[in-house]
Amino acid sequence: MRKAFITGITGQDGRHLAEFLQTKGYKVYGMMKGQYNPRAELLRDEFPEVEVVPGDLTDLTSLVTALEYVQPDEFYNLGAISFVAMSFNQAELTANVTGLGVLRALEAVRMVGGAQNNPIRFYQASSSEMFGKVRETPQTELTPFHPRSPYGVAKVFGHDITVNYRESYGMYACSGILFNHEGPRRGLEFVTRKITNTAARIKLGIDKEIVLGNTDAKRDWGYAGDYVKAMWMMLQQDDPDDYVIATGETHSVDEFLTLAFEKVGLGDFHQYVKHDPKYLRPAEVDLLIGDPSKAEKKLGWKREVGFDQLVDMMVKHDIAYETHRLKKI
Ligand code: F7E
Repeated sequence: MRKAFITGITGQDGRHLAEFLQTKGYKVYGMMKGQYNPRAELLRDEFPEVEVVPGDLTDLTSLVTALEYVQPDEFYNLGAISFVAMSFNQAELTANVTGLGVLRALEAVRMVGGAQNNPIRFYQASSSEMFGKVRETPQTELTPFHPRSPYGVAKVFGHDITVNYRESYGMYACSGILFNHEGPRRGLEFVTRKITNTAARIKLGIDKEIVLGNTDAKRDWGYAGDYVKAMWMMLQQDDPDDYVIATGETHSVDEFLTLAFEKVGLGDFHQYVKHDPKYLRPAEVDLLIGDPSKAEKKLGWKREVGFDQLVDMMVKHDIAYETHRLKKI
């Protein structure tokens, strides 16, 4: 049985990836930090077959111990401080976990190695936030980086050190440059889920308004379930490489709002939206749009869920989710 080790197992992508790898017959191990992690119980309920392994991206010894125990075929490094807004307030923590954490993970792989003819294959979750103030449109694997947040800067380090370890030590290490990817499992702090969840709550009479920051920002939004397949595909190739994973379409936060409020049956969103400068970022990423043609050609990857379908899926989920919560009160 093939074994996969995932950091960030309780996040959106960790859960999608665990689900996908289990359908492929993998035994999945998820690293979890802390003495009491409230997400542990939720993970156990959702994925009873995932084995939880203690460890922390800020503690190299714990990573080595975890890898020695698991002896994985594949290592997916999805763990990070992933909320861009928070990275401005906790820049040092972000650098340590999201940036240096990748170096520690690679060092642990280098030390433990895996069987001689079956080295551990490493996937690094890189991000379109590395492009930041974009130098060209659409963005490809060759577009220079210009990050606009401590999160973006830390991800650039993670990407570069992954490439460096591949080139220096011949490690099988891939960097997946994933553009925004969403879905019902997205955390409520991210703008898409904040919109679909609050639209559902307004529809059900729980909330009256939604308070947002910059709604002119444009993102290339795909479905997380499609994107985790690309992670796995990268690790099945003969040679390790880096790939942009995106839809090739861009939409503004305003467009997302329009569609979500229409779908929930509230009509024009403007009457429900307020703006608060506390949601503005010290530096913003105005426009992202990725070119996934390398992944399409070399991996045979293609996104299945389009923008309209994504909003639809999230709105339907949040109506059901909030209705269920109301019934429990
Ligand atoms: O913001 C604007 C905000 O926080 C999207 C992470 O997964 O994708 C994600 O990063 C846009 C920004 O995601 C609110 O200013 C307006 O322009 O949903 P977000 P993100 O920053 O694009 C990348 C690829 C990652 O790697 C990250 O880990 O929406 N916006 N008003 C708002 N954003 C939030 N969160 N909340 C607002 O009220």
